[in-house]
Amino acid sequence: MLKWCAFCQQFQGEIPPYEDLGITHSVCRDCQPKALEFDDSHIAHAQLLRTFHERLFAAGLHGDLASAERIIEDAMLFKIRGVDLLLGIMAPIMHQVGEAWRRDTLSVTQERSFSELCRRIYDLVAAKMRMSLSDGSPEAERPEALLFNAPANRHRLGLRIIALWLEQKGLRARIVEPTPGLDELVELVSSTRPKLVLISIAVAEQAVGVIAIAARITELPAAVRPSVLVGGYAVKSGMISSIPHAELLADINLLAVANPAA
Ligand code: B12
Ligand SMILES: [Zn+2]
Repeated sequence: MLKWCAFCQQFQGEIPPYEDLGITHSVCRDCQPKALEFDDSHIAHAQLLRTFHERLFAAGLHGDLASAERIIEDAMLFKIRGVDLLLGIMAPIMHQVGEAWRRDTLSVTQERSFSELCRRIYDLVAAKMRMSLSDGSPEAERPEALLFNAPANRHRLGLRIIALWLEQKGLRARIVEPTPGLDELVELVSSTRPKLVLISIAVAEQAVGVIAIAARITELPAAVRPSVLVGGYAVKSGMISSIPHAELLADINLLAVANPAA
């Protein structure tokens, strides 16, 4: 399910059951003091989120970029943050698309049209967000987080959203693509010295390459050894439950980081 804070209206993350894309409201830590002020406007907010979801789905179905742009503008007028729109509305829509594709109720052309629309929405939201962030270049100098796709993983949107989420939290993030070979990757990690290495896996077989990466990173001297975090569809859906020397995260919102920018 998709959990939003009823007060600040920020997306709080996905909670099991992940296949249920219903919206549930909670109160985030910062808003706890206001918890007694709950009223009808918060129910209206849930309805509003559902409306955005439905409008965006319809726009994707018809490949209607102009409508999608209007929906983004509208969402921002309602103070829905760009990164929350991507994580809490657009990513779940892509999940729905994947399920429909699997059940054969969506054509390949429609799936492509959704993917293309999501890519454009991402670009739009990222451009807007980066205008308001002070140090949010995707090619960040001295990155604190390096992001890689698992070798052979061709799904590119997840990593991009994760990078934006980190930037929103004030962390300098850099996506490295295509994923370099093992030696080059380890060399890059030891020369860049990030605090975090994040890796995205979509399909369970892609874990093999990630196991090799984590094993090599753990051999680095402690001073240059980052934490390795692994996520993506194969983790979220429970197809992979452990990778030695790495932490699995079903949802980026489970990552606790200092949050100077939010
Ligand atoms: C679009 C798409 C494609 C496109 C990708 C285009 C592109 N350039 O990105 C193309 C056509 C290339 C493709 C190919 C394939 N795909 Co595909 N694809 C999708 C689809 C519909 C959407 C992907 C997407 O953008 N999702 C939105 C993003 C935001 O979600 P996400 O990647 O999961 O990321 C989120 C979280 O997982 C998390 N996250 C991601 N990475 C990380 C990392 C860390 C560290 C953390 C903490 C969190 C995290 O945060 C993100 C935000 O919430 C999904 C359905 C789905 N449920 O996602 C299927 C899906 C992932 N694909 C699937 C399959 C089977 C394939 C193919 C094998 C199909 C084939 N037979 O060729 C190939 C494999 C290609 C490869 N080698 O990787 C299956 C995977 C099922 C499985 N695991 O067994 C899915 C789930 C569809 C389905 N329901 O069956 N695909
Ligand atoms: Zn809140």
